[in-house]
Order: sequence, then structure tokens, then C-alpha cells
Amino acid sequence: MTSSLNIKHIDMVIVGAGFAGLYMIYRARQCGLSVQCYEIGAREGGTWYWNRYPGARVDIECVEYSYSFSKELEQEWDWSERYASQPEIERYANHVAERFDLRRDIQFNTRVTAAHFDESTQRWQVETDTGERVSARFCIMATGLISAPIEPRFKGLDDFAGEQYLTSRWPAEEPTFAGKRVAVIGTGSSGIQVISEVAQEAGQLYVLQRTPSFTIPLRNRPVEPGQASKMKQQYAELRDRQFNSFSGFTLVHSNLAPPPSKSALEVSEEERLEEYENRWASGGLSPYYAFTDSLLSMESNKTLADFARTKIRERVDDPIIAEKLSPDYPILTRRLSPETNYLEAFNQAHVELIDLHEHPISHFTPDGIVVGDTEFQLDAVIFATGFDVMTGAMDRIDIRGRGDQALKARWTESVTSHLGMMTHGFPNLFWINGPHSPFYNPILLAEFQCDFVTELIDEMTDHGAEVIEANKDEERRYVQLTNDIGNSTLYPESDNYYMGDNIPGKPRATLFWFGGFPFYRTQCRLAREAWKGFELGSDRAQPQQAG
Ligand code: N01
Repeated sequence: MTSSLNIKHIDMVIVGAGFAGLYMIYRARQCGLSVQCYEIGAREGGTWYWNRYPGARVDIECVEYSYSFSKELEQEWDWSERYASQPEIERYANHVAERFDLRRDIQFNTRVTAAHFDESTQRWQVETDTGERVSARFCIMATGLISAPIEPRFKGLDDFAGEQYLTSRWPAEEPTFAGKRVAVIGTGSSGIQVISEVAQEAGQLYVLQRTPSFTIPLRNRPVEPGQASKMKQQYAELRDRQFNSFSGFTLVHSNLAPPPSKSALEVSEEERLEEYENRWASGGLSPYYAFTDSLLSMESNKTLADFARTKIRERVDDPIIAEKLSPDYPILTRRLSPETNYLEAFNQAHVELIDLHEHPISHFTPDGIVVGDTEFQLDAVIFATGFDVMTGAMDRIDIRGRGDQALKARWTESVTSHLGMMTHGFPNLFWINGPHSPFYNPILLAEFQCDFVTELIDEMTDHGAEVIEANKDEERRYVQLTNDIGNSTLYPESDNYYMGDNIPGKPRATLFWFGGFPFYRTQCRLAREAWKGFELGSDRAQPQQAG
């Protein structure tokens, strides 16, 4: 990295203006830190800025999937639906940015390309694709957990003359598919949402499925009059309940989900089926709360998976298509996909399911796509092919710590972190919602982690320290615990992005903390006791253990 005398000096660089980056700006300002946030997009919102494909919608109830830091914001914002669509969530992000005057510290249309730790100054030297250079004491990667798209790479794609769309980079100007021959590649949550919408418009829709997803009706509905004001009176209790829950969404089951207390195997079949029926009636992510061992015991899991497969058969007319749409891996080990009329789309004559396990994609031609040896003529193709989850967004930045060590190179060997927020050798660098962070409501997690980081900064500064980094042994312990917890669940029993399986060559490891939010908070609290989890440095020498 080139040095420059004209370099701008600030306290904190924040990369990304999604929900995490926005709150980090707010918190950093409260602590009196000067900040500069860089965002690739033209506006804030992160995921909710980029994923503007038809049908994009949240599947955690909005009153829970929203900031809790401002009681005024909670009271003044009205959600129109139980699960809002992308435009409404983007408007919410815009409102937050305006209301708290956050945009003056955000530079849009700017990609951070490099962040190098300069050991002589103990500061991060950050470069952007617009040629800007900044020197910052702290560097915060608010780059998102599911934000780095996998670019579609198919033979002959450059020759394809039709329209091409990527769900995660959807154009601002809404394309129309009316009467067109369209293919969707990918049947994860994004594919399922876009298929449900495009099926209503397209003349012919081909769904190219490699792995089916378990689905459940979302059961979205408008927020009824009176419901919003009632909810607003209960925010304090709701936040408390979320904060003490495993995953940060509590409303989905009958409007108040008690934590599961029984194994699916210790109740009668009748009781079990009744429980599953209730979950399906409630919809959304409610099966996550069905029984204590749904994600721990294969036998218990199978009872839920069998139930979900029955529901697929009930909704799809053709039994052969229903079979192809039925997953054979343990349910919940890949993301459950709440949907609206997805399965019913396959009952329509103009929607065709193409099972890529029978015949893989061969190549694109100027007129369409060849699967096996059949060519399908297309006007448009939509790629919903997923993301390089957790590590991808940071890997795309040249991040170097002490000794010029590249973070990407370290993570190519094995993913390591302390508390899902930092790693040894990269002082004063933190990430939010990144590798080894809990599988938890991402907005509330961002609040917690930003609070944690800013409190740490305050305390270390009071302590006279210049730099803070993860204690190597404590980091090793946290990684071991994360992996042990992951290995005690069923997540390793399928190919999934939680384990890095969707990226060829990515080392297989538990990328999320699956131990629940309360236990995660305990880890964070313990790390702060006498600075046990960290190493502090107060001068330009190597950092020393404090405490
Ligand atoms: O990505 P995915 P997503 N040829 O990785 C297929 C969140 N989200 O964007 O599984 C053919 O789940 C791939 O097939 P396979 C949510 O957390 C939330 O849909 O590799 N197919 C798979 O079917 C979600 O889990 C919401 O065999 C190829 C699909 O592409 C996460 O984002 C909405 C292929 C990718 O599915 C990611 O979801 C949307 C190829 N070469 C997203 N490469 C809500 O809140 C990949 N695929 C509701």
C-alpha cells in the first residue's frame, strides 16, 4: 500500500452501511469518535438495498427485525405487514439514516479495497477504489454475513443474448417478465421468493433445481388497526424476551413462542403431530422452536422432516414433482424457506421443474440453456445462486494485520475468530455479524456487537491502551467451543453454507455460533473480566497481556 502525506486521519473506518454499519456510526459518534463509513451501494440498507428482486421479504416479524436502540424510533415507525417486503425495509433504513443524520459520515459508491495495519503507527491504512486513503485507529468490517454473491459461471453465458439477472444485484429499474420465457437457477430462499412472483407473470418458467429446500407457508398479513399501537406498548417486554432467547425471534408461534421444553421423542405421535400442525398454522420460522432436539437428534429431526414432506405432497398435484421437491437431508440443517404459494406454482402448466440431479446444466447458447441434451429457449435467466457466506465479504478486501499477514490466507487454512468479532494479529480490527457470530436476529446482534466494541474501546482508552487484540489462547478456546457446539448439532449432516460447503475449496468448519445468544453473551462477558480475552498494547512495541 502506498503511503501519502495527504492521508485523512480519523478514529474509525466503518466498511458497509447496512444495518450494522448504520448503528456503528451512531454508537461511535456517541463515544466521541470521528468516523468515516464507506459503502459500495448508492444508498444505505446493505442486504435490503441489493436484494430488490420481486418477492424479497423478511421472514422474522418486523417488530422483532428492527432496531431496539431508540425508543422514539420504535414508537414512530409503523410496519404495514407482519413480514415487510424489501421496499419497506429499505425505507426503514433510509428513515434511520435521515433521522439520526448518519449520511454525513457515509461515502456511497465507494468500495474499500485494502486495509493494512501499520505497526509503526499502530493504525489502519485504508484504501478505496476511488483512490481515497484514510488512516484510522479502528477498523470495523460491517460487511454483512450473506452479502458476497457467487457470480454465475456457466459455459457459454457470455454468448447468451437474453436478459440476465442476479437476485442479489437486482437493477433499480424493475424488469418485466410478462409473457417471457424465463429460467431461475437456484432454489434457496431467494430463488423460492423470486420464483413465486415471476411464476405469476412469465409466459413460461423453468425452475432449475439442484437441491430442494424445505418450505413452510410464511403466513404474511397486514398489521391490523390497533395491533400496532398495542405492540408499541409492549416493546420493552418484547426486547427483553428477544434478548434472552436463543435466536432473537419469539413472536412467530401463536404470537408468543415459549422455548421448547420437550424432546420430540418423549411425546406421543398424536401430540407431536399436533405440535407440528400448530407450527405450520403459525408459519414462518416457527418449526425452529418445535422441540428441544429437532436439531440434535436424527430420529427427532426425521419426525419433523417427514411431516414437512407430507405437507409438500399435500400442496403439489403431481406426485412425481412433489417427490422431486422433497428434500432428503435433515430439516433445518439448511435454511428453512418460508414462502407464499411457492409449491402451488408447480401446479401450473407454464411452470416446469427441471431436476439438475437427473441432467446437469451443460451450457448456455445465444438462445437459451442446454440441460442434459435438451435446449430450453429463453428470454431471460435469473440467478439465485447464493453467497460466499460469513467470510466472503471480508475476503474480497485485502486485509493485512501484523507482519503483513493476510486475513484471507489465514481463513483459507481455517476460519478463526475470538467471540465472532476479532482475531489475534489484527489489532483494533473488529467485524460485526461475521464469522463465528451467533445464529441470531442480525439487527439485534449488530446492536449487541457494536455496543460491545464501543464499550471495549472506551474501557481500553481509559486503561491507557492504544491497541487491543484477541488473546491467542482464548481465541483458540472460543473456536474450539464453536466447533464443539456445531459438531454436537445436525448441521454437519448436510452440505450447507453454515459449514462453508457451497464454496469449492472453502475449509469445512462451523461458521456460526450455534450455542444460542445467552450463552454467547456469557462468553463476551467472561472475556471482559480482567481483560482475560484480550491483549492490550499501550505503545509501539508488541502488545502485552493486561489485567
Ligand atoms: O442462497 P442459497 P439464497 N447450478 O445458498 C443453487 C438469506 N435470505 O440467496 O444447494 C445450479 O440458499 C444452490 O444449489 P445447491 C437466508 O439466510 C433470506 O437463496 O448448491 N444451482 C441453491 O439452490 C438464506 O439462506 C431471505 O445444490 C446452483 C441456490 O443456488 C440466504 O440468504 C430471503 C449453482 C443458492 O441458495 C441465502 O439464500 C432470501 C449451480 N452452479 C435470502 N450454484 C428471507 O428473509 C448454486 N446453485 C426470507
